[in-house]
This record gives sequence, C-alpha cells and structure tokens, in this order.
Amino acid sequence: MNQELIKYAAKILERADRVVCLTGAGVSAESGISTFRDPETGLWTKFNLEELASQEGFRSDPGKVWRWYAARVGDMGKAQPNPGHVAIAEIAQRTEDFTMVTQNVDNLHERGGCESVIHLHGTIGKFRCNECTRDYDVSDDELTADQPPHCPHCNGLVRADVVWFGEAMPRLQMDRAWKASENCQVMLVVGTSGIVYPAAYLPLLASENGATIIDINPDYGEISRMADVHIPAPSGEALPAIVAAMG
Ligand code: BJW
Ligand code: ZN
Repeated sequence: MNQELIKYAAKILERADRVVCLTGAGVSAESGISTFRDPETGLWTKFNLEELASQEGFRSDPGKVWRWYAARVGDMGKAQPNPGHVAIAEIAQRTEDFTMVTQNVDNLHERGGCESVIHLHGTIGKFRCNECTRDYDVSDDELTADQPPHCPHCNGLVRADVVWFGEAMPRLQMDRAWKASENCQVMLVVGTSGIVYPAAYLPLLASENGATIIDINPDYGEISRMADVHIPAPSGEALPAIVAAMG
C-alpha cells in the first residue's frame, strides 16, 4: 500500500467536518460476502443479476429468486464485520457530521459500530408482500422452502424487502443521502463499481458541489475515474491504515 496516499487521505478526512461515506459490496468482500460483478467472486458471473433482482425475474421464476435470497440470508447471517467496517465507524466517531450511506443489504456497518446507516437498496432478512407491500415475518421452514409463502392479506407472493432494478428507491433514504452528498466536504467511496444509479450519482453530486472524493477500491473503475484520490487496495487494509494515520 502506498503510505503517502494513506497519509494524504487521512489528512483530508481529519480536516473535514462534513463527511459522507458511500459503500458497495466490496466493503463486505473481506467478510466473505460475494460482490455482484467481480470476475472471481461476483454473483453476476454465476447468475444473471437482472433475472434475479427484478420484477420480471421474480414473476417468471419466483422459486429461483426466493432460493437465491434465502441462501444470501444464510451467508450474511454467518458473516462478521471486517476491519474496514470497524475503521469506518471510527472515522464516523471522529467526524462532527458523518453520514453513512450503503447500497449493501447486509447489516455489517451497524454491527461494525456505525450507529445510523442509510440503506439505499433495502435490508436482507426483512420480507414483504410483492403486491400489497405489507411486512411479513418469515419462519425458518418458509425460508428453506422451494417457493415463497403467500401473503395472508392478498395472497400475493412474499419477497425480500430490497430494491430491484426498475423499482423506485426508498424516498426518505434517498433524500437524506442526496442532501448529505450535496453538503459534504469529503465523500469516502468504498467498494462500489459505481455503475448502478441513482446511487452512482451521489459522488458526482458531491464533486460538483466542491467535495473531495476519495475512492477505495483495488480496481480502477467509474468512481476512480472521477475521484481526487484513488487508493488501489482492499478496504479491510486501507481503512484501518487511514485511521492509524489520522491524528
Ligand atoms: C473491493 C474489494 C475490497 C472488491 N475492498 N473494494 C441512469 C439513471 C438512473 C437509473 C438508471 C440509469 N441507467 C439505468 C438505470 C436503471 C438501474 C441501473 O442503474 N442500472 C444499471 C445496471 C445501469 N437502476 C435502477 O433500476 C434503480 N431504480 C431506479 O432507477 O428507479 C427509477 C424509478 C423511479 C420511479 C419509479 C420506478 C423506478 C434501482 C437499482 C437497484 C439495484 N439493486 C441491486 C440489488 C439489491 C438487492 C440485493 O442485494 O439483492 O443492488 S443490484 C446490485 O448492484 C445491488 C448493489 O447494491 C448494486 C451496486 O453494486 P456494487 O455494490 O457496486 O457491487 P459490484 O459487485 O458492482 O462492485 C463491487 C466493487 O467492489 C468492485 O468495484 C470491486 O473492485 C470492489 N471490491 N473487493 C474494496 N476488498
Ligand atoms: Zn399482500
């Protein structure tokens, strides 16, 4: 890891009062959770994501989508926060006004010590009716079944309470993330390919409003291209190093 870059990022964060952190699947990769698009471990290389995370996919094969989410609920339940999640919580504590925004449906930021997390794409482990949207408590037997249960109110199919392609973003969370991004001095972007919108607008919005963008990602991608600082390292290593370099 380039220590000069680490020190530079630490200085930028130290001097900022208003920081937004935007994370994607990469921040949880070192907790053993697959990303979506990485060639080795990406869920998209094994499955067609658009068929699993969309209304069309669910309608054409609800059992397949149900089983995919059930498997991920199991994987995420076993996962532990990694040093990257913990370091982000430490940066949050040292910052006057810190906003945590994640695209991830795991709860590893909360479990890693972040108190308030904006979830743009929902939360895994919560379920609702696909038709009337009422919450539904899934039993262990239902979770391991081949097909989703039916809603007792409207007989619609039950699904994970997440945001699929083509679905509207949760308005309150999106509004809060948008405002914080417009107003921040620094945006720390961690482990996202930056190809899914509208989440990918947030760094652009922050940058247009004068914020410094720090991107932590082993790969050079969409965000690295527009970032002021790109740290090409795994977040579980880069983030603790940044915290150690902060005064
Ligand atoms: C590491 C690492 C390590 C590896 N350390 N890093 C233009 C504008 C607006 C919208 C669109 C647009 N063009 C198209 C759209 C539509 C669509 C979209 O963006 N499509 C793109 C594919 C082009 N967007 C939508 O449909 C959104 N809704 C919407 O726009 O609504 C409009 C509307 C309005 C009114 C009414 C109706 C509709 C919704 C998007 C929902 C995305 N959902 C998913 C699934 C969530 C549930 C689940 O988990 O199953 O969200 S898809 C998937 O992608 C998931 C992720 O949150 C999201 C982003 O992926 P992420 O996190 O970036 O992961 P990867 O795998 O792509 O990248 C991992 C990165 O980590 C890599 O860069 C690695 O290098 C890195 N990494 N190890 C640090 N150790
Ligand atoms: Zn219903």
